[in-house]
Amino acid sequence: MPDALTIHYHRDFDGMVAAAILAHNLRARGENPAWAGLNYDQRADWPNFQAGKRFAIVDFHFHPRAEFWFDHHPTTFLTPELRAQYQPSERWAWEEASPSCPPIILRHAEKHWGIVSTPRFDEMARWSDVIDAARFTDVEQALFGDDPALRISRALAAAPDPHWSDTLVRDMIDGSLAEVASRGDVDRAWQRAARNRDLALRQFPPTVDSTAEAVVLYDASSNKIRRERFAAFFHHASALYSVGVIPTRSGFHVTAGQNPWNPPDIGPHLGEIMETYGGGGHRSVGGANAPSLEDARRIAREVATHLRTHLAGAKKP
Ligand SMILES: [Mn+2]
Repeated sequence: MPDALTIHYHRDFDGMVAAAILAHNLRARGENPAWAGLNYDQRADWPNFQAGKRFAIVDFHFHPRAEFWFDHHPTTFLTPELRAQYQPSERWAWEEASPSCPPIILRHAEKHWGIVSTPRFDEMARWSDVIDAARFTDVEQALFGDDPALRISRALAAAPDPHWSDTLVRDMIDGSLAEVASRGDVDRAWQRAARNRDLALRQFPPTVDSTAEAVVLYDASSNKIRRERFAAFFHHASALYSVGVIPTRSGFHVTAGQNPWNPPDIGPHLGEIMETYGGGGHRSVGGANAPSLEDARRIAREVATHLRTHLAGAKKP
């Protein structure tokens, strides 16, 4: 009997769903998999990750020793050498265009393993796309949405311990999102997360420096301020962009994003702007780390000015 395989998954909603679906499918193939969440700290000694053990990875960086690997992140390959080792196969798939990871596994399982999806997994995959690609119908759904998937996703922000998500994966393998969301511990975590959200929304307005040309420039660098991703567009629904400074564990981060519910016609590529500061991202969202608060504030001001100049120019006849 070979050792049990462990599925390592990114600890967010689509990562948990991806782990549950892969676990379900591997059971159908005669495996008895375990699972465990991953975080970005575990990239530190990536070549030796889980040396000598059998493992799969979903919704996280490519590893050449992964027996099964599925991901959608454009930044999945940590080095060009790792990129060169990837070939699509019966055990690996990378689809950058997929809004989330679970649909990749569902398609792959049908094509390569003859395992047809179920309405339950289809529903989880649909919500994974909404949550991971921020395809919420409006800012109210993003912040206050009450569907089971949205409750589970928000509850994760107030997880009682790092292994808690493993118990959610366990219940997603055979249960529905509604069943998972109705667990007492999920409800309690959701209550804590909802209180944090409300506090973050109250704390946001005083952090705003300026809102000229529909660009919200804010400084949330104080670690006393709670962060809620769409607070800028909740308070400034007609804004086209937000640019802000937030703290990280080791310094500061400048984040810039288009308003998903009021996007500019065609704006500058935020990822490319952030690349000039050593960061990156997509057209609609980008970020860069800064060594000092002073640098972060300067970068945020420069990015906001860049966007405002572009928008002011686009308005002229
Ligand atoms: Mn993910």
